[in-house]
Amino acid sequence: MHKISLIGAPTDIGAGARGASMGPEAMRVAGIGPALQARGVDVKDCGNLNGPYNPWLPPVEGYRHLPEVVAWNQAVHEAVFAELQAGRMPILLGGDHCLGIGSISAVARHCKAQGKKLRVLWLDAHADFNTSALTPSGNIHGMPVATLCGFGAPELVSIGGFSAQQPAISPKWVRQIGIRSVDEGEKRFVHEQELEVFDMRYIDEMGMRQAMELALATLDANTHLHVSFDVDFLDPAIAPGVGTTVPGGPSYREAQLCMEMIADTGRLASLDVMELNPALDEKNRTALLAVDLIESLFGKSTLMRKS
Ligand code: 4U7
Ligand code: MN
Ligand code: MN
Ligand code: MN
Repeated sequence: MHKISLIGAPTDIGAGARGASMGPEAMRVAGIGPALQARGVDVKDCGNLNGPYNPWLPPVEGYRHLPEVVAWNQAVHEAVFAELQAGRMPILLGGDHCLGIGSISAVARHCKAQGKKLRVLWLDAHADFNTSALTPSGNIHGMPVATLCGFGAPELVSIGGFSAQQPAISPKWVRQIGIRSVDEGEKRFVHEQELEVFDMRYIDEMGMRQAMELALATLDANTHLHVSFDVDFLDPAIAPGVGTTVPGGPSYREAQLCMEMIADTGRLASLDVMELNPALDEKNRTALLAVDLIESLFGKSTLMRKS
């Protein structure tokens, strides 16, 4: 039986729009806790983390709010690491996606200590592979994957005891799904670092099933599977409550299949639910959809499946 810990991180410190700070409470109002309990898992809600308020300033040397982003990510790192070490599965309720740095560095530190392999599934409309030199915005929610791979502000790269020489993760451990908005410089860097990307063109041509089969290939009993779910992964027609909508995302059924295939691996060990923006939502429908998808991620299906 899974033991799950919900960790709220109510901030939009790395985002380009205000409002993701209200994400954790919207997920609770949408019933994330009871929905998981109904799956037969033990759910502990750790409440919300604290951190600096959002001063809403322009970039400094390519970064917006770097000191505040560092403080929030340190808090996330410690909370996620503590739950993992206690044998529980952390679910980070964001908050914007810059917090993936704290969350995934904690997962990487835990895996290192336990001698486990790590696979990161990045479900997103965006590659989040900008650096301070490449970013068109300075918003750090566009940089977490690059930062975790060692290409970022030293104060962020070093969270969890990592460094540019020994970063938290390797690009080889990452699989990106649903990508459809990548900036020009970022695109070159994604190719240079050989990230494995199943973009929307791939999903159109080959289908979600083929994308997920490849993204989940070569997982074994010693692999920790982390899913970083940026809600803007979903098509805006079904998920309007995000700061950076991009048309042409996965449909309801494609998203369900994605979650169901992850559940079938039995390897899911940590999760981020990021970028939900209740200020832009309609009657909490995007949060309700996120809860519905997370139920599938934890094994809910229409019929009993043969194993
Ligand atoms: B998210 C962007 F320029 N690439 O870097 C940037 F288009 O966490 C958007 O995936 C980043 O939502 C989106 O600012 C970050 C932009
Ligand atoms: Mn995104
Ligand atoms: Mn993202
Ligand atoms: Mn976004």
